[in-house]
Amino acid sequence: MKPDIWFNGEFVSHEDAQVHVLSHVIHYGSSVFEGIRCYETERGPAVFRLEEHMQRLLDSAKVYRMEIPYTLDELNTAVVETIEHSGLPACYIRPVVFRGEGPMGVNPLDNTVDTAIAVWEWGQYLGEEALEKGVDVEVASWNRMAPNTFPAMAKAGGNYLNASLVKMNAVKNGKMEGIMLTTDGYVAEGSGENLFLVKDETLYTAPSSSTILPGITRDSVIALAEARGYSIEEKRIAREELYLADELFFTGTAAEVTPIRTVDDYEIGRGKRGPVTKELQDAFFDVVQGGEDPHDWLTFVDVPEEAGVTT
Ligand code: PPE
Repeated sequence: MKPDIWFNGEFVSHEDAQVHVLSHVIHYGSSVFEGIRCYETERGPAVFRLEEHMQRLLDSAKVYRMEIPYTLDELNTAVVETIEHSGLPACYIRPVVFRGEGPMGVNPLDNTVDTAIAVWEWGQYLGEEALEKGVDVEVASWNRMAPNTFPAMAKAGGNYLNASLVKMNAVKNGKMEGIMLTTDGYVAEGSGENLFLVKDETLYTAPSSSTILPGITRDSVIALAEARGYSIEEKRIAREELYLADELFFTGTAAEVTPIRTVDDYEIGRGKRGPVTKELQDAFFDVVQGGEDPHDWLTFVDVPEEAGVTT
């Protein structure tokens, strides 16, 4: 049985969480969403950076002039309740806000704004051995959107048409992921991950002006690296810097901290997970699995015994 879905303030069964085919979102991609992970710890399920994710959801909605009828606190509570209700010890959480029923046509202003929160179990995003062995990736032939075309900082459903072109090509080419460049040719990010480069013990990552999604895992890894004495520079990165890096890794909620072992068949460093990547990966997993949490990144969830699904 799949867990119930929180839908506009109520729990409905997985099967009953439906939308109409004439919903605005189906035709025009008008949704904003989040991806959050909840980890199993000795103190119960713990959500990683809940508040920051839900604030980004509100920010994405603001850009698209969607009025969500819930406050940040109400949304945070709804996420926690959805996890409690599911009874899952660990899960991926997908809050989504979309333009629903109303008039047809591009103008969304008179369509409903619907909110749903789903949870499911999600293993390693980039393959079973990815975290340890690293992944083989390519530079995508599709660019990330140009500034002033789509707002890159909004995590909007429509953006992922571009992302899925990148991902499909990568898969067809036998790679795990594609790295997108900006329209002026600098490194941006993966189809669903930010990217870090290590060169001579310094970390580099693309700035928000390189049309990236400002990732919450990216922000977390920056904090963890700073705490370990690394210097981190947000700077424009040229394509060939990828090939010449000592280490490369992706960050993202789904991807967590995933090493990259080749790009366009160039071996990165020694073609396996490097020491800096390993150190930051360990630091990340230590926090999310309930170790020391100096930044207060975890929200603990109580799972009542009667949790489960409605019948
Ligand atoms: N860039 C993009 C384009 C992106 O989609 C994500 C998350 C990130 C960067 C990393 O952001 P953050 O999760 O805040 O560290 N991608 C989500 C969706 C993946 C999917 O296939 O769906 C995710 O990781 O949840």
